[in-house]
Amino acid sequence: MRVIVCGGDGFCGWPTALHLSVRGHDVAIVDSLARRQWDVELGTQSLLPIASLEERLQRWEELTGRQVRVHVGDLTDAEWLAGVLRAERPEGIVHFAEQRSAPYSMIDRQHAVFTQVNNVVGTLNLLYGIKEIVPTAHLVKLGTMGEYGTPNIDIEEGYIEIHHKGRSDVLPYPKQPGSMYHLSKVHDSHNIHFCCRTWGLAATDLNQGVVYGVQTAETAMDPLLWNRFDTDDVFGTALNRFVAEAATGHDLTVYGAGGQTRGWIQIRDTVRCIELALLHPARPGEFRVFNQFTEQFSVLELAQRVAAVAPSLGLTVRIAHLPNPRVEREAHYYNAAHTALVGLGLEPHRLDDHLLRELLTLAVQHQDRIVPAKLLPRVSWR
Ligand code: NAD
Ligand code: USQ
Repeated sequence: MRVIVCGGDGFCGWPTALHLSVRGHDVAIVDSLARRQWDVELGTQSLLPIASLEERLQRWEELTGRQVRVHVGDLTDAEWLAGVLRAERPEGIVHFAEQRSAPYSMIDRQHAVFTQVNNVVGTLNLLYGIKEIVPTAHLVKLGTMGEYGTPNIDIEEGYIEIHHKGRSDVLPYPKQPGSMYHLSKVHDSHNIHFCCRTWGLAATDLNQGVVYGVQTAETAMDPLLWNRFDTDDVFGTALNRFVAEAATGHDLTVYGAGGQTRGWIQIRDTVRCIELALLHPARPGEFRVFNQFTEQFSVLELAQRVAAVAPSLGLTVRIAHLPNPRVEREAHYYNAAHTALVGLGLEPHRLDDHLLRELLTLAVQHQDRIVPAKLLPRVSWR
């Protein structure tokens, strides 16, 4: 399949591009490289050193003989994007290319506006480009579990049957997102749904849970292929942050009570989910929604898992309950459906002590790259 991976230089996109390439697909990466700039802006860096995109792709070709083409540019530039679609004529379009940090979107008005413009306009340009240039291409868009929030009923995969005053309908599941970033994903979902209904586009919205882990079989092949490992308070996600904190003797930063429960998925499963969605496309006019996570954990449970494994590497770990910088429920019901991808063949990797030890070892080896001042949360929702 001819596939473009928008956001293919990022944490999820880079391993996905390599996975699709090694599986025999014809892959091109589209990325503005903005994420590397946000590290500079925030004064932080990936725990694992990451090579330039050029070096990464050159090494990939040397090792595997497979070429991955690259287009460096911004999805918010519609004309440029149209040129990429005309040149590549993709059958599948994977769209990771967004500003994906909730704290970054909550820094101030400018960062909120930037996040929503970057994400919503980029996706709109892609939708118009698909309509005009490659109308039969299948869009695989990364949404997020946080679009649903934490309702006091089971979360379904995108839609819910509602009975109201003697009538019933299957309608989009209600959304209660928890940050300006998560809101941008809701806006995207509405826009994509509209374009499927109106123009007959085919799209899959993958409402992914929080991703943890770092390497896949492909990124681990060579240091020049290593994936990014974010640990700072803005782009680092909870489990990866706890690992980095444990490695540096920092208390684990549980926000509030820690009863915040989310869906979680390993990066190794993310890349497989994307291929499964591509191989089993949505029908023309269909806006399909899958919940892409494999297990549910509370934040406190994850901290406890890290604290339990750390002593086997000689690390002593304490769990701190910090005042929560976010506005979110710290104790709530959570039960989200996630059977569609398993139905397509996903065999989930579960969080286990072996992986935790592997992540802790990586973090200990590269601990000099962790910026201690960037571990405590600095962005407040209030
Ligand atoms: P990331 O920041 O590591 O990667 C995103 C990539 O997109 C970066 O390389 C960035 O340079 C590029 N990009 C951003 N805006 C762009 C634009 N306008 N034009 C071109 N390129 C642009 O993020 P990630 O963790 O790989 O997340 C990828 C996607 O998956 C995001 O859409 C995110 O919302 C979603 N997601 C991520 C997680 C997670 O835990 N990481 C969980 C659920 C959903
Ligand atoms: N949390 C802590 N301590 C930390 C960091 C986070 O307790 O040091 C808590 C947060 O308060 C939150 C939960 O852990 O309750 C998850 O936070 P996170 O930073 O790990 O993840 P989140 O902000 O939800 O965002 C991440 C990705 C985002 C993706 C989302 C999936 O950055 O791109 O969309 O996970 S989901 O949460 O399912 O919407």
